[in-house]
Amino acid sequence: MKNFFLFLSILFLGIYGNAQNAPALKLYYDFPATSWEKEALPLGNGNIGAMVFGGVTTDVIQMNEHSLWSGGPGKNPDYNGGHARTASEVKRNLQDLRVALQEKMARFSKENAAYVDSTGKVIAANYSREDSTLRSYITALMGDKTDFGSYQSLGNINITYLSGNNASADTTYTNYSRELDIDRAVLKVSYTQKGVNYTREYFISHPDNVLIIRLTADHPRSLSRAIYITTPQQAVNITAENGVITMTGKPADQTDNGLKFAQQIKVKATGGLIKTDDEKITVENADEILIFSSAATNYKQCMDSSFNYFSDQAPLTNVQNTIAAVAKKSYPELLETHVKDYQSLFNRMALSLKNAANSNHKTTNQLLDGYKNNTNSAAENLYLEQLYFQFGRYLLISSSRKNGLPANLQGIWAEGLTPPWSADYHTNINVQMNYWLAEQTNLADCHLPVIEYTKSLVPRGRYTASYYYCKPDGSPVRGWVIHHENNIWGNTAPGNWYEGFYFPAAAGWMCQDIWEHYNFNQDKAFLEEYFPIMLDAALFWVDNLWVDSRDGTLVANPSYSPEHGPYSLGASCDQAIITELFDMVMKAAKILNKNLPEINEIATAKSRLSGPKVGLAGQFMEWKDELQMDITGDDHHRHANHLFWLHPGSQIIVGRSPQDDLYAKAMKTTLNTRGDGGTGWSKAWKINFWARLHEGNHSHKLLEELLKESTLTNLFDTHPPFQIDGNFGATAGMTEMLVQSQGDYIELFPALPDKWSDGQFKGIKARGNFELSADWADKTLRSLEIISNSGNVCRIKYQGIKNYTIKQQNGKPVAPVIVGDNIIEFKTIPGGVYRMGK
Ligand code: FUC
Repeated sequence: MKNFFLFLSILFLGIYGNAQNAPALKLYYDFPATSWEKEALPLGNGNIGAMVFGGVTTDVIQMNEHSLWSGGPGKNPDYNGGHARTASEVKRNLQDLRVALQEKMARFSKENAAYVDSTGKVIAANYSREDSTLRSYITALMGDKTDFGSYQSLGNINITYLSGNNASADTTYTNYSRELDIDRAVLKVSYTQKGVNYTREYFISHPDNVLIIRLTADHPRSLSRAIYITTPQQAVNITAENGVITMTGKPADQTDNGLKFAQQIKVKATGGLIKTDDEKITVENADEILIFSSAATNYKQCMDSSFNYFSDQAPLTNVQNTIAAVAKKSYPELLETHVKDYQSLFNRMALSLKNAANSNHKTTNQLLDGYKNNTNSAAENLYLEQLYFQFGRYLLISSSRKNGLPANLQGIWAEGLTPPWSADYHTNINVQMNYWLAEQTNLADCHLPVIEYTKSLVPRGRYTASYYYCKPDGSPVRGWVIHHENNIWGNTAPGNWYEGFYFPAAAGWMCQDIWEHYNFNQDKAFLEEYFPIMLDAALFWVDNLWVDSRDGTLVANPSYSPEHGPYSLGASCDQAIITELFDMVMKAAKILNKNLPEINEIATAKSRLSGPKVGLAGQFMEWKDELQMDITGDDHHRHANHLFWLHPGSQIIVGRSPQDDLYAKAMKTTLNTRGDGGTGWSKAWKINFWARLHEGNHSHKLLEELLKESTLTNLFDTHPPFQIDGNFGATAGMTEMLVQSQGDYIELFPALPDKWSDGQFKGIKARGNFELSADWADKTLRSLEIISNSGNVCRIKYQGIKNYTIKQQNGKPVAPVIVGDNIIEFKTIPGGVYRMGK
């Protein structure tokens, strides 16, 4: 027994020491970036983002401020979240559409019901596309995106060699290296020129809200540089005075939109001469140059129906205060504060795949090429996967911090004035995917911005519900709703893109973040506070559900399988989200002891919902009727939202019951006909699907394809273009291979790929507020440590789990209850630490 404990202690020392012993996690290149999208490297603190190019004679640091958006109510005082036409007109069309779709569906089921012919072949038809009458009803539901606006770049900090300086004419250099150390969130560029070794360090501190760049050289007085701003913004004022450049402005827009932004750059030098002239600062013959920059806007998230999005505080005052405070601190102090803050999040979780190493010290692009061309060693491939995993966490910490806006389609990084899809918040997969990793990888704090964002959409979402929707009998509905694209100005109306705008299930889906935050952290006060948001999202559906005359079940009507269509009744994605939402609200009400009549309404509606179906061809049906394109996989369409039941939903759990397993089998058929291709985020979702289907090798195959086909040199995910959801979704999927807890137990290694046969992880979170650290070899658990933060009963599923011994921290054995062949449970105390081994 003593040996067992010695073994455990050594093992856990190993796990906890792991963060230090594991190979350093660095994105590393031997050339400066020329492409913003593909090569520049991201830094961020949730408020400020930067993309660093690291050029030698000219360095460009492109900057973003999280709330720099055009459009909105400041631009157009009548802006009302994108609602078009009059409410009565919209509702009349909705009702006409509902009736027409019911008739169309009834006709379809009667005339085109799928059947198996005498040769065993499934004969099915497709829904016809909407005729002109249906189209006219549908287009009348579209919103108005005129004042939607766009997330925009703030501008660039340029650092150039001074003309006249000796080095300026000489563009040759050696030993160039550009590396982003994601263990510390510090970027470093170094090179040698004329025998002088130059180094630059860059980081964006969250506690000090500032970007800091330090230039040094190993020969005295070698640094002569000009520092200035360029910007695509058109309404700016740039001045420079006493070593400080100040830019104030408003977003490029057709008109003033009320948003004001400000940025300052302060330059300090050791041993040289600073001159300020016009819009520029020059430094001559310095030993060290320090550059500080901060930015802010007057944007204020609006949580009520005042729809006032502006604070009274001048952004420039905020920036000046920040810069003045920072300028008093020393570089080591600022760096230390930053690294400590970053690591307080980053180091909560570690993953170490055995032998992962960049043994040949390849650059990241060489590693990616080697991965694609099968010229990497196994250790290098594992290293790249480990790096990519943690890069997802790095990106979330950099783009989503408490009190900031959530990570958008590009996190916090966007170039120019019109980034793809306005770098907005798409809510039919994208922003949700951004947060799948948050709780599991122990970054709950970084999850909060998206929850606050959802809360901010509710007041306008109530307006949308009353403007656009009515009960089937025409009377008003309760609750709130949002659709497919959202901005920071409370745009909750549908968009105007026929193939995707109609997605009222988005609100229910966003509520999953609230529920999951509770699930993982068990904070009842939090749940109590956000419960009304979930409840009202559910009541919206109680009031909107339609009785399908074909079978008396309740369906969403109209219903549009995301970006795939066609319009029908009760498409699987909608039904899954509504089921999940009802389920969450019922569970939350029970936890909070809420005996509300509304909960009975929800429970009754839930029991009548049209549910998941398996088709005659064995597929998990995307629509309520069995369609030909469901059977063929419809040209590998990228969306597979109908598998929401499996992930990110929790209605179908592999291995829980024969019924669950039947559905899971059908989902495999569906995924196989859809194929493994897809855009970046689509592949990332499939990593998660296959992990939930307990197919570790297939899940890993998708990870490989994501890295091979949809990953840019700087490890950004590409749709194309760069879209950050795939990064986040992949990290989440890799975690799902190791631990799942969406059933009512924690499942260890549900989808461990063969290529990950040995390794360690530390700090993965499971629902119930457990924190797990494990060590495994030959695909078998060797030891597990569980920290029970809330003292819940711990139920674990793992092959042969009953053969493991459990000890409390004081060495006392714990006798588990054997719940099933592979499931045990035991009571825990809050803060209790439990160790399992053989
Ligand atoms: C969803 C996807 C598109 C794209 C867009 C930003 O609408 O279906 O492919 O990723 O988001």
